[in-house]
Amino acid sequence: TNGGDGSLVSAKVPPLANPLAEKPDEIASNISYHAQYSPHFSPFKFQLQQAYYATAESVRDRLIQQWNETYLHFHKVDPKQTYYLSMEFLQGRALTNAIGNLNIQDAYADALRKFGLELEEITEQEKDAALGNGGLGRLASCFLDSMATLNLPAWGYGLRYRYGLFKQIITKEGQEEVAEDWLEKFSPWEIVRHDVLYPIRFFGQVEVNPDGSRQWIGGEVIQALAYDVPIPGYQTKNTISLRLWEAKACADDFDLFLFNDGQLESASVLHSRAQQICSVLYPGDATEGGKLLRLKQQYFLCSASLQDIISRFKERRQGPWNWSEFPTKVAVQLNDTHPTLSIPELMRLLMDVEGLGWDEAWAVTSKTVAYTNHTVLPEALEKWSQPVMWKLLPRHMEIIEEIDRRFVALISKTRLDLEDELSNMRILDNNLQKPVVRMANLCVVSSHTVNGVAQLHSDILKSELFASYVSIWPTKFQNKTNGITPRRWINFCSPELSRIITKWLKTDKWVTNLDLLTGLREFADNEDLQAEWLSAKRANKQRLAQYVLQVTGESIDPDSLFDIQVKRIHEYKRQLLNILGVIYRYKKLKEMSPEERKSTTARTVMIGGKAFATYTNAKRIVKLVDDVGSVVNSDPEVNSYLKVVFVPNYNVSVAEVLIPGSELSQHISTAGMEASGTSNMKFALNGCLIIGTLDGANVEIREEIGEENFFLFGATADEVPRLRKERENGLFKPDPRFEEAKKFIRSGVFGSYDYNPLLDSLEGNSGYGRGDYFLVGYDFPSYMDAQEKVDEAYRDKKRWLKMSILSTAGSGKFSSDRTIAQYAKEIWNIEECRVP
Ligand code: GL9
Repeated sequence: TNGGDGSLVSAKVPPLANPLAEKPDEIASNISYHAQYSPHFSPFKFQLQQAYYATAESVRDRLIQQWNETYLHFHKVDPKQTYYLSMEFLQGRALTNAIGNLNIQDAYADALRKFGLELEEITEQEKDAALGNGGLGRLASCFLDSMATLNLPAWGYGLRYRYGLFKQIITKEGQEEVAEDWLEKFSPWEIVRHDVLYPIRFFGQVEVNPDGSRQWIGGEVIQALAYDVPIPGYQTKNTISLRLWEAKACADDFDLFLFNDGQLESASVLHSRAQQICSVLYPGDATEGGKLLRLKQQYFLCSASLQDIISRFKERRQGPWNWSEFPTKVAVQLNDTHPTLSIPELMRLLMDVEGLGWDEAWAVTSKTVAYTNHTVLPEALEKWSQPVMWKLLPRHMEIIEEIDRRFVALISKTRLDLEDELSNMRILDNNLQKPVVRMANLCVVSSHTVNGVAQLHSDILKSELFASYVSIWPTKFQNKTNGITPRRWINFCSPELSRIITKWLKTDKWVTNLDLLTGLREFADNEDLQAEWLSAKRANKQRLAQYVLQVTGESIDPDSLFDIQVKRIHEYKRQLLNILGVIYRYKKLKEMSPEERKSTTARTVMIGGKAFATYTNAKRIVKLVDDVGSVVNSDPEVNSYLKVVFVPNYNVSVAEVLIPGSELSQHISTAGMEASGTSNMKFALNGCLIIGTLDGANVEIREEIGEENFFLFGATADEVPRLRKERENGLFKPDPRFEEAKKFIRSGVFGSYDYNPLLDSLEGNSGYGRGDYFLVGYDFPSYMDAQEKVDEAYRDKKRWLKMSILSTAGSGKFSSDRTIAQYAKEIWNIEECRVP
């Protein structure tokens, strides 16, 4: 019981807590057991923070039990297992998810009420684990949830960054970045494995042994230490692992002599160098900063993971065995090119440590590794400097050179027709000024399968980026349209809507079989369902309005249309198109009479997302949105018809509030540039309508939910190159509305900040003028027309509700369970391994 002053006064704490307690009473004593016997604070208190940690630890006990059973079961059955290697996992919070997957929400809520606490206020205490930048990292986390839920023998491998993605603060100056200390106290969800430790070498040289074999020696050696995070499946015992590596100096790396000599810093130089490796998440998305450190991080992940995979493979062999079995037991999936070094590292381990010859090692490696491409943006295709690689990883460079040499020989021998393209297809770009290794090419040449992340994207890979390889390996290329986990992205973040769905479908099976949502179609016109739907959406909008008030001080009207665009700020994602549209709307509202305004559709436009710290134009966009908000929101003539809010620090937990409360969301990238998008799927699943281009997964979402339920506009991907040419040749005639919006900004209504560089990027072809590469001007008129259709549709409440229900009903395809089932069958060749 709570002693009122926050102290825990229950004297009767059971000496042993039953980790599988079902009854609220037992769970409560379990929680108080942890509060007292796993103390993290002094003096002893039982306030929100302490209650969070004690609750999390009590939930963790259950997970550990299931986790051990899962590991033992996999060990016994020895199935083929997938290892998902990713530099990013955007896990968000874990408590709600764990309690939900274990289906113990009610018992925990009751237990906490015994202390006078609400489950929600406890879950709010948790910091997001933001070990990723955006969609790519969140996809990895959704995939883990699906792998566990589908009872697949699969694990994730990543890095335990000390600081994850920065925290975004919005000031008068625009965006400011602050280090986000997710481990400030500690994370109850990670368990350090003091016995899982591997040496990782950097630099040094290659030595040739008398028998001709080669060996990498010297340089620096640090250690990789495993931290495991349990990943529970939904309503199954299976609980898999996300293994995160932490860098540690070797035990004898502390120089006591130097220390005693007073040279305190020098004594621990190797310790601090090791610490740097996992200090921060690379900001991603094309930057120059810290290249060598980034390369070290990548190699660190690859080497530790592969040593671990090989050691598990050996541990599970009984009797005589052969390395050719390896690909029948192990599938390695590379999440983008970031873990590409897995390829030469596996070759090195097989040849230099295990003694295999090249051909044997190559057969094993290329049957084991598969690669997912997540972008066609040229600046995001990784290329590493050859001299840097030779210095850091000399043995790997030898291996990469040999892979390249053999590829060239293959083409020269068998495909004279590709001679012209060969220099672009090669792994090594031996350009004298800047010789580089092309990581994507290394992946394509070495993997058994290459996949894109939405149909359109996969088609573009085959027809453009990787076109030359397709004729050599026609069956290597696949599509795996992305997906999202319905547990986190509707069941837990929108329980009201989920209850209604369960009630109308008369089953909750849709949570693991999302295609069942099509069953809602027959009720889309039903007045009772529409009324319930409206009230659930309304409650979610209120919760969102509450949140916006709390973080921005702005009060927004739940009767207005909630229009949201949240994602990383990038010119290709065209937040600028959105805000230009808002500016035009504002100008028109100003010109109207009060009577005329009353007949418009009131809107609240919310934009959120982080700009990479040195991406100046992206930061200008953030500033513009915030400035427009300040002017519009304080304009008494229009602010009951339009509000504009920049939602700060967009992350997974913020998304869990925004998405359920949304009615319209914007996915408006220049066609051909967004590989897939995944928030589009989350919004559609939550009954939010989409305004969007024919890009990435939008194409498939529109197919599934019906074109009449999607607000489409803009150029198509195949038109884009021609339109850019025309624009360059001065053949583009801008729409007067576009000119009006830009002129309005230049007039200074939104303040004195210099927006000219931003506006100039939409013009000409010199200086800041980038000739509107992202075709904002070209798409503006059709965008504004589509927005008018949105306003009109929203005025017809019944029609809107029907469209909303049909969005949810058509979202079944976008479950990550479907995506992962396809990877399992068509790429990994693994099967379910359910813990009895
Ligand atoms: C991305 C693509 O840009 C998205 O369109 C795609 O949905 C995701 C997942 O496949 O991958 N590729 C990429 O580099 N990022 C993506 O989001 N970037 C970040 O995560 C910052």
